[in-house]
Amino acid sequence: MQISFIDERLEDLYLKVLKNSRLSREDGIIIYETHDLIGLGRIANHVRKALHGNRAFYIYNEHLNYTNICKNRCRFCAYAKDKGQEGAYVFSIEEIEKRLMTHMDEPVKELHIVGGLNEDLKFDYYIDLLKTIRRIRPHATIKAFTCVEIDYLSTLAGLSLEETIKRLKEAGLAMMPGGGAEVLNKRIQEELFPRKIGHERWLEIVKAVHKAGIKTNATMLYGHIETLEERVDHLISLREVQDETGGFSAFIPLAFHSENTELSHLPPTTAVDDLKNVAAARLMLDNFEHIKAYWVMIGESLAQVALSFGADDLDGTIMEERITHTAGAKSAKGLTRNQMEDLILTAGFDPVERDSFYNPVNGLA
Ligand code: V47
Ligand code: SF4
Repeated sequence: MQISFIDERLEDLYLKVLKNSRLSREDGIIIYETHDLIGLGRIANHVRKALHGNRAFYIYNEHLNYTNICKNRCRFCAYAKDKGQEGAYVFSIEEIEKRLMTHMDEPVKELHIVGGLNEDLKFDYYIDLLKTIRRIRPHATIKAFTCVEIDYLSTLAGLSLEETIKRLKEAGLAMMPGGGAEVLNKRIQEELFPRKIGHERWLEIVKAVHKAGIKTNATMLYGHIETLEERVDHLISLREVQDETGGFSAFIPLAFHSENTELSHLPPTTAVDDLKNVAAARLMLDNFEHIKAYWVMIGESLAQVALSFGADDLDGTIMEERITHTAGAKSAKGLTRNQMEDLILTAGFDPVERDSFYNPVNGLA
């Protein structure tokens, strides 16, 4: 397909993509620098269409955040609280059971479970949490805990990384979400999340998880203090892990929301930057099958547009999102299956309801 570009640097980049050549760090920087957004979108859409045709995925899922008490207190996080602070909470296993039982009529295919590092909880709590959810929802996939939680649990249990992962897997852990990496960079870690695990430990854990046969997602939190180069280096680090393990399922760019955080002076991300991050992910992560446009963070309307900029998945129904809404997200807290399908259809794509592993459900596709 012939494309004429306003930014002629995109011509070389497109030729590389047509030849299936891997894009370099310099190419990544051009992707972020260019003002030829439409040209960039067309290249990313070419790759997206080659992989997924006209299909756009979504999942019937539910988020469950078991506690917001967290000892790390990252500077970008509005969600975390100290013990005893107003709004701090922890759900007991009984409360979680009660919550899940209120809507057993909903065909939830995945439970997405993450929480803060709460020093009052013992390792048994996490095992009970997984076992309880597996008992109540035996047909749903449990996608739980970030590498940050895995690191914490290994210390809490006094077990090796491998043994910790094994015990969690036996209790029902089937997949892991992509949070916690933020930007894989020492400068940013020291400035924004000094108490949380850094670059090297995150990579070590994600590789161990993949080696144990558990797929994970990957994310990048953008729109705070990171440079364009640091974004590209983050994507390249993930691409290298994927070459080694093949354990990543989807990549999700996460747009920073600053309300109620120590960085509340920072403006929201722009639509242009949100779309560039989706396109950059699709083009740089040539070994990732799926790129998600997370509607919670970029809004429902822009998530629709992102489907033409490299994304093939809108994530899910969610039911009750807490993390980004505490930081000022204006999107809905959850969507219905019909709303998800309408978003996809009116963007010109064919909706495919999927399970956690991208198998179509309901016989579609
Ligand atoms: O780890 C925290 C980020 C993540 C803010 O894997 C913030 O399918 C924006 O990882 N503004 C949690 N982001 C969300 C996450 C996720 C979401 C959807 C799907 C998947 C998946 C994973 O949210 C955290 C952190 O990186 N975060 N605070 C904030 N103020
Ligand atoms: Fe805790 Fe995660 Fe928030 Fe950091 S981002 S303070 S680790 S809940």
